[in-house]
Amino acid sequence: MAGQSINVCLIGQKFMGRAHSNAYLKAGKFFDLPAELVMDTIVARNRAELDVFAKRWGWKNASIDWREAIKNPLINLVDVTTPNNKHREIVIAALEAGKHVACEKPLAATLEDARIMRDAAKKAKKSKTFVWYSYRRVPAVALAHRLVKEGRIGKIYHVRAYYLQDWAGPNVPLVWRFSKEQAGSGSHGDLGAHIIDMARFITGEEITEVIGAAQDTFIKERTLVTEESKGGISGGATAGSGKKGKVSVDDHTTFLARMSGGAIATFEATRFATGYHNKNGLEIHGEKGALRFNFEDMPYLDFFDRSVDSKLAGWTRIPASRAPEHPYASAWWPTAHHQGYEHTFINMAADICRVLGGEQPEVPIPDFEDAYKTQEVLEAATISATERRGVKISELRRG
Ligand code: SOE
Repeated sequence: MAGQSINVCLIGQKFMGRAHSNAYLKAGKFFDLPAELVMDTIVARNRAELDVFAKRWGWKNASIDWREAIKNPLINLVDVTTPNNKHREIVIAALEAGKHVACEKPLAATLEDARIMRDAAKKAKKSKTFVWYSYRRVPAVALAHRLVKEGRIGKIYHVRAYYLQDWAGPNVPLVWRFSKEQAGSGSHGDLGAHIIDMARFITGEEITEVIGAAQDTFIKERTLVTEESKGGISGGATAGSGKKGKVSVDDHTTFLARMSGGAIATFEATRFATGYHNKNGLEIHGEKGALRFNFEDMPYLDFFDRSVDSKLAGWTRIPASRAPEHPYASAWWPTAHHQGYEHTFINMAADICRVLGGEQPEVPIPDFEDAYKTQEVLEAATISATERRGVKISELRRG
């Protein structure tokens, strides 16, 4: 598609609808791209809200019928940001219509749905697929990936991954993220998926076994909503008359795992880490060095180099914003004029455009095959917590 337009149909106009609209709007302004990303059609269910959204973000067309929208022969890329249980149906239809497909994380609400999506993508030879594990495009995370790849850490002994939020207090109504039917899981698929992908991405290893896991729901029921959140995690959601409904997902999931290179890994995902609002982090300890990242300190990657003279040894705090050494820095501002959350999505839109234009992304983008591996780990941890046993990933292998 080099030199042509990539006409995008975005499905969903809430939190990720905003983040992705902003990404398509800005990518071509900051990156020299092989093709033009055209904000062609926005799809959502509420006509009134949709027209306001389309005008605000500059979408050329607005539709409340995703089936119609993805049939449009002019659409090249369909991007799905609906609740997780809607991913499969829309993605399959888009692949069958010959479109390239991007999908928010996690790939699906269930492993079965994810498997169907993975297999459909394999068959759709002309379609490329992408999953928005956007934290890979935090410059510090992308740099960590490169340092491990260069062998700066050596054999990895420990991985410590955590995604700590604290928004799910007792006053938050029963938004879709608390529904197993809509989300598939709670903190596990929402936050745990990110750290599983990040651990796989940075180490270059796979998780081979979940040794043990625990999942709890701290608040068992919540007030029914009269309106879902406007565009934040739960912000703007309005509670009803006081009638309550059951929470059917985990509020935290914590598990212990073995990685393919022999490392032991811990994963902690929670919406109840009071005091941490979006602390998404990873620490890796190896024979030659160590890495430490925490999204609440987004600009920095901490690096410990064991080869340094012991009297000088200590953690180095790297501001990962120096061009051209650091990922994405050349597209943005001078050193230490740091990027933010929204830049990870703009970096991702730029990389999707690069791939569709026949170029290489700054760092690898997970396709459905890759994202399916994260989905297997999600499933293995849930089985491990439910049945209180170790679960080898190979146990889940089918096809
Ligand atoms: C809510 O937990 C959420 O919006 C996640 O769904 C996103 O993936 C993460 O980037 C921010 O928090």
